[in-house]
Amino acid sequence: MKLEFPKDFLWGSATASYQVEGAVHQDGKGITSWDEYYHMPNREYNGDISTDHYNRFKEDIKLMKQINQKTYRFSVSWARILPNGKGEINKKGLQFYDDLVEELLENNIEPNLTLYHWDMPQTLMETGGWLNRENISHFENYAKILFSHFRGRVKLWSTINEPASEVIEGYIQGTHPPLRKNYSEALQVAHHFNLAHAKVVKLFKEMNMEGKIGIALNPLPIHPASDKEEDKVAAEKAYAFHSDWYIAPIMAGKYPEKMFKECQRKYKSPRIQPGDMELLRDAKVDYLGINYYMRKVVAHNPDSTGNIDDTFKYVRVKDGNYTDWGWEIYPEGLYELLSKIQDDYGEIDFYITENGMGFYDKEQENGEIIDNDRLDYIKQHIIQVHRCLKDGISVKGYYVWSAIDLLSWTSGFEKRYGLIKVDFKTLERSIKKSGVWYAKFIADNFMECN
Ligand code: GCO
Repeated sequence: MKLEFPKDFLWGSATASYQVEGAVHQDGKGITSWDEYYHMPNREYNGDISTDHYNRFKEDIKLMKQINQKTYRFSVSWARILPNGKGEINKKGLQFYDDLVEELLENNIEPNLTLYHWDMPQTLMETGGWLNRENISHFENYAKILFSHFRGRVKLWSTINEPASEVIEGYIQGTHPPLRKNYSEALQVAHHFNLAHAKVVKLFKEMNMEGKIGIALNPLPIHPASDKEEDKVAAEKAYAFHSDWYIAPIMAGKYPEKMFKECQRKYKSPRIQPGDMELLRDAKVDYLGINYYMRKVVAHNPDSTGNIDDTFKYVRVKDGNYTDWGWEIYPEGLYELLSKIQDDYGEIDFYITENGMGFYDKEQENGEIIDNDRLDYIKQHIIQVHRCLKDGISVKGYYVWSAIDLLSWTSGFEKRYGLIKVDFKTLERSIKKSGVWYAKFIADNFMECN
């Protein structure tokens, strides 16, 4: 069967500032929450150099061009623009993104700019980070600088990348900065992310910006481990916790009711001020960005302490296809997720802002990477994108995570994602087999499959 895609479909790949740029002290950049985190005692790696994309972006864009990419999603490091998160603009930092955008436009690659992908200026982190409501206005200011500067040149914007990851890993599990384990704080931070997002969406419209603005969420499709009622309830709770808690405020300006009541009872959080929910309701996004990697299967947890995320437990599926990091490869989940969101909230344009898989890439003797597993992963997910299109779900673009090998936040440089290989000793780049395949696929804009 021949699967054809719309002519204007945007095929691309993505990265995030801290994971690729390196150059952490170059040209006046301020310290961020992740610089701070990686320079705590006993950390084995850090992003000080990473792929050195900051100094090698031209070479990287050349390779993206060879892959025939129509678009590239990257994030701006707030602390390069405003080293303390507020105050004077650092011209050299802004110039870097200006050069990057110009290079992309010259190569006919559509820039897709994310304002915030987790690297919080440390000065603001020290005043409470996202827990401090006042910091929202600094984010608005920062957004305004970028909107004015890139008006007419950047047409695809997203506000925040995966708020759920920062909330859960940064404030519940304590594995990402600021290493907190406090449910009440976590829920408040999630609310502040929504307010920050909404204010910036409003600003985008007030400034009459050309183009589209959205957010990149990472909802998970969740299946119950059995037909038992208690497992079904567990799956509903897990979906509210991981997914709908972040989708509902963006799509409908509300929080999922049951979880909201439970959180008020247990944690007296989030605290909502008059006008907040109106603001969320009024901030209509032009699209929803989805970062999709895996599904989760859950069962009722009989040993629950009663916290919102341990009334359910994760179950490994027999015969499931898992990576070395325990992520289940489940392409159908992408279709299930998008159709569920559309059923729940109505039609919206989707962009798959991230999709890809981390593997240990094994080099051939000549250094080549024959990454059939990644190639197959991407192919299977693109087939699901086609299934969405066929069923009337409007998907406008797809970004492989990642454009190039980079630093995995808590798995280091061993877990590889790139279409482009980086030799981290020499920083030499080369296109992997998956990249060669993607280039041909983009040029054809169709796929033959059985
Ligand atoms: C990792 C993660 C990341 C994320 C991305 C989220 O291993 O570090 O998979 O690379 O996918 O940063 O937006």
